[in-house]
Amino acid sequence: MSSQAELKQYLEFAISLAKDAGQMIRDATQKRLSSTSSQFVVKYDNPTDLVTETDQAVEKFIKERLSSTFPEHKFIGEETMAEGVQSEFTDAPTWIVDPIDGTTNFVHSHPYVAVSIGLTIGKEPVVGVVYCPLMDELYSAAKGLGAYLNETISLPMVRSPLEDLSQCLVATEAGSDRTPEVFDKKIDFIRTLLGQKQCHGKQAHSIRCTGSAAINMCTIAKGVVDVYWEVGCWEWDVAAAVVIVREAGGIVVSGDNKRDLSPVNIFGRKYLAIRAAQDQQSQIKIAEQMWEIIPEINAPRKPVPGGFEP
Ligand code: LIP
Repeated sequence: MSSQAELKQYLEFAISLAKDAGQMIRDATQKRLSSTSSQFVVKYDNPTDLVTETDQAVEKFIKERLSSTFPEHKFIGEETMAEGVQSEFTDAPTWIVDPIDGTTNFVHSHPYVAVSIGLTIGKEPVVGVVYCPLMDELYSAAKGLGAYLNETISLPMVRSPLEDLSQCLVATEAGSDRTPEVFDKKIDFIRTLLGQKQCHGKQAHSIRCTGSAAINMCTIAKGVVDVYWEVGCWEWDVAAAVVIVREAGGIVVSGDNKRDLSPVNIFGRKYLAIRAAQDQQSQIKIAEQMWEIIPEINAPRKPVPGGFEP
């Protein structure tokens, strides 16, 4: 296992890399704002799952910097996987990267975009950096070293008690799978989550959708959102933020509809995160209330020899 000094070194590297990648995203946004073209969207396999030239350029930049600095480390990235490159997930240090989480926001010049850089060692997420360059908010954490906003503000910022799902602000997303068998269940879930108690709803305070799993989870780490649930996003969306939420006192478990309090499998495509609370029992109570209404949704991945495929 890595020492805290090693984790700190990886964390500092990831922070500096995220800042440089963030500058690329800011430059591309400036260019975008002075252009009337939308041709920089490069893939329309699924019209609700966008990829831009900037996603590809930022990932290439991050991957090259990582491989020249840590040649023995492994790399899993959203765009590398999209190109069909398979990576086996092993105990070796593995950087898991989303160059732009919130690509749909980026395409619309909406500021909720983030570069997400996570590191696993022994398959456990141990370092996470989520940088939102258009808002200049940098969330960072390493196992045992705490979670911070902009490197100085200790997280969570909000420490009020967590009482009941009816008192909660819940982050969730439409996601890119709009097939009726998936989408209808998500809509039904939102109806039950927000609906009045006399209509068998949980009557939660409201929902929020930032368009980025990483940013949603950072709002959990901050404490300004109580619960995050999403099915269908990927390990690169959450690998960094899992560390940030945990170091901020939150929990991240499976977002499947079965009760399971074991640490989340980041490759499972189903995520439930609860913010820091007065005690773990209060977090478990909210998770139980969520499991009562979370639908069973299939979010498969195709296994391939020696690796996996999104
Ligand atoms: C996005 C996720 C978001 C999800 C979107 C998409 P991308 O990642 O962070 O939570 O709802 O469908 O997957 O594609 O912007 O990196």
